[in-house]
Amino acid sequence: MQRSTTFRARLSLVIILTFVAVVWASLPAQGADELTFTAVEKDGSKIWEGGGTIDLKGPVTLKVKNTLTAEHGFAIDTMKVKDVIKPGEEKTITVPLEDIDTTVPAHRVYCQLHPKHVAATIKVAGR
Ligand SMILES: [Cu+2]
Repeated sequence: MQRSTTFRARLSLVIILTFVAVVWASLPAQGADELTFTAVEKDGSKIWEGGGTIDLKGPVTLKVKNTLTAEHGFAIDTMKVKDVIKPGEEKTITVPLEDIDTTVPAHRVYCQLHPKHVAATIKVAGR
């Protein structure tokens, strides 16, 4: 008797965990925006490569990587982001929805350290 109760308890636990895993795996599709930006050099110009579209339904995750040999700035005025990425550094920056200016159709992603460093753009869906 005791054995079968334990077995049933374990089986329910496995079923519950499987259900939780399936639900959790489908969650990122709903409004969790993740964008990638990489500082690269092309034809002698430093560029913030990357971008994409966000839907303003939740926080935005920015995966930022500097592949160059000098520090580069990473700034988005309309998202209250201003950071410095060291050579070879990879950083994940999460911007809460309340820090995002929802009135603009696009966000400029630029380097505040070098005026000539080419900027990238984050577009807003439906604008
Ligand atoms: Cu730069």
